[in-house]
Amino acid sequence: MTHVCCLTPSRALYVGGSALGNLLKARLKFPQKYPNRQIRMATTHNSIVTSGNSESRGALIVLEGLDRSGKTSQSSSLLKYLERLGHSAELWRFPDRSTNVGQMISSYLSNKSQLDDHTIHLLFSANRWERRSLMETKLKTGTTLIVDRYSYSGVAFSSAKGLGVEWCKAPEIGLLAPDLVLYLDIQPEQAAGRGGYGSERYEQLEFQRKVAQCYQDLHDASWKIIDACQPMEDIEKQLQNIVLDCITTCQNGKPLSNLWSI
Ligand code: NYM
Ligand code: MG
Repeated sequence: MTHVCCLTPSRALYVGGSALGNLLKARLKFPQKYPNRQIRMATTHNSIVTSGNSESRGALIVLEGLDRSGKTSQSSSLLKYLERLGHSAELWRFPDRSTNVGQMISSYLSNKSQLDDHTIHLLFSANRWERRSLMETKLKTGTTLIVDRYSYSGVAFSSAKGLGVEWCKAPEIGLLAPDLVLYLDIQPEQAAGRGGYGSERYEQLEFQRKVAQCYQDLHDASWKIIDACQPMEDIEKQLQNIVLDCITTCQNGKPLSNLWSI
């Protein structure tokens, strides 16, 4: 069962479960009784997901960037690296085209079907929601997830079409917040020069320029901006160091939290 501890101005404190819920309530009331245990109070927009406190877990690591920025290659070499070190890790990607929702998305992206902009936005989000609970289970059982695109793609690509940013963020609220977002930074013109453009919807220079602008407005403290025009091996090394740090922090018991902000 998921236990959600959520404090926002508009929502009352809710702690799920009975025994654990009571324990958490007691700790919130008498924090001095448990000086070593951390309960992080959520600020305005986020909530902490807990299954007890300070439990070791896997890290949720997201790669973001324009089409052809190198996310897919870097995600797979990161996975191989972590596996070589003996970490439990998996590579996920969104959209996940293997589900029914994913197939609708895939058909839209390959121009085989037309959908209203709001509708496709919600399908992308639904495609993440259908994996949320498995994601939480994997993380809590110690598996690190390397995720090729996540909610930031959802918001950047839809808001680049002109949909409001807040509207775009709304269906993402309550999905798990990444511990780290690795943004592979490339100029749209350089990405276009890498070739391969044109087979799917959105793969046009003019549109990618707008997406780049939208991504810029989204970044927060969980982001690391990586210059995606460096030699591949240099990017790999940088990512490896940042990711190992993040995995250690999560192993030490950083609480899981929900989007939107962390
Ligand atoms: N995309 C991806 C969105 O528009 N919204 C989303 O939520 C996600 C996850 O799908 N051009 C877009 C970005 C890409 C396209 O992704 C397919 P990929 O990584 O090329 O398979
Ligand atoms: Mg693509």
